[in-house]
Amino acid sequence: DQKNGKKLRVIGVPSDLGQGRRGVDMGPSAIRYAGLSDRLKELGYDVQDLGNIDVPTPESRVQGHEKLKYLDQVRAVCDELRVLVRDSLRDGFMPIVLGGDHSLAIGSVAGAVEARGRLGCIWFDAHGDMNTDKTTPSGNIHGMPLAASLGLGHVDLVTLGGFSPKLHAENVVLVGARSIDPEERVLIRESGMHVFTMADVDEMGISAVMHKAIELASKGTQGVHLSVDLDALDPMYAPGVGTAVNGGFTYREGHLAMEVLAASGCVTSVDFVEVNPILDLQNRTGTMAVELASSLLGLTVM
Ligand code: Z70
Ligand code: MN
Ligand code: MN
Ligand code: MN
Repeated sequence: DQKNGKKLRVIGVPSDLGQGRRGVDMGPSAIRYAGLSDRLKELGYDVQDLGNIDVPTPESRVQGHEKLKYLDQVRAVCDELRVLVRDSLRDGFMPIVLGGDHSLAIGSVAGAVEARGRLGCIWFDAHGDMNTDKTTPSGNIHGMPLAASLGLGHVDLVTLGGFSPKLHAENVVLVGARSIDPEERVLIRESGMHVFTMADVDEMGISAVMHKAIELASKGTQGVHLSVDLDALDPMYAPGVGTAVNGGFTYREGHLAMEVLAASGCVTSVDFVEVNPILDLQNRTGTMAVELASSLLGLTVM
C-alpha cells in the first residue's frame, strides 16, 4: 500500500517541568497504552519507538528563577529531544513526539528546523504559548515555547541548538486560541504570526481555517511542524489536560483538521502534548491523541 516503506519514530518526553501540575509526565505512557504503535502499524507504517527521554524527578530538581521555573532542566530535556528529532528526520523517519508538557516543543521545533531548513508551524492550542519571562503570569515554561521558537524570551531557551529564530512569524499559525494573557496578546500582535481563534473557527469553519493555515505555513518552507496541545479540543473530548478551557474543538473538528492536513501531505514532524492521565476520564485524552494521529497519518474512510 501507499504507506509501505514510510517510517515513523515515536519519542516520549515525560516532562512536567514546564507547568505546575503533576501527572502530565505520564502522558507518553497514556498515549502508548491507548494503542499508538499498533494503530500506526495497521496503517502500514514501519514504527520504531525510542522510549522516553530521561527527565529529572521532582526530588532532584531546582526550581531556579521565579519567572522561568526549572529553566536548566527544561533546557536539558529540550536539547536531548532536539538531537533525537533532528537525527530521526536525517535517518528518514517522521518524528512523533509524545508529551509531557508543551515546553518540549522548544526542542522538537529546533531539531526539525535543523534537519530540514525553513519550516512552517501549525500550533493547535487553547493558549498562545507566546509568553516570555517578562510577560508570564505563572513562570511556567509551557506557556513560552512558541515565543522561544520565534526568538523571543530568555536566551537559554531561544538559543537552543545555537541558532535563532527557529521559525518565521509569517509561516506560524496558531489555531484554536481562546485563552490569551493580556501581555501575551501584545507579543502575538507585534510578532506578525497568524492566529485563528475559536471565534474564527466558528465563523469560517474548520475546513477553511485549515486550508488557509496550510497555505500560510507552507509558503516558502520545506515542510510543517505540527504541534498539538490536547487542550485545543473541548474538555468534553479531552478532559485530561492541565488547563482545560471550554469552547474547544469538537471531536469532528479535530479529526477534520487532521484529515485536511493528511490530504495536503505538508506535515513533516508532530507533537502530541499536555496529556495528563491523572486528570483524565478513562484515558479519553490519550485515546484522542491516538485517534488524531491516525487521522493525520491514515487513509480516508473511502
Ligand atoms: C498561561 C501561562 C498554558 C498550556 C496552559 C497558560 C499557558 N498562558 N499552556 N496550558 N498548555 O501560564 O503562560
Ligand atoms: Mn500549549
Ligand atoms: Mn494549551
Ligand atoms: Mn496545560
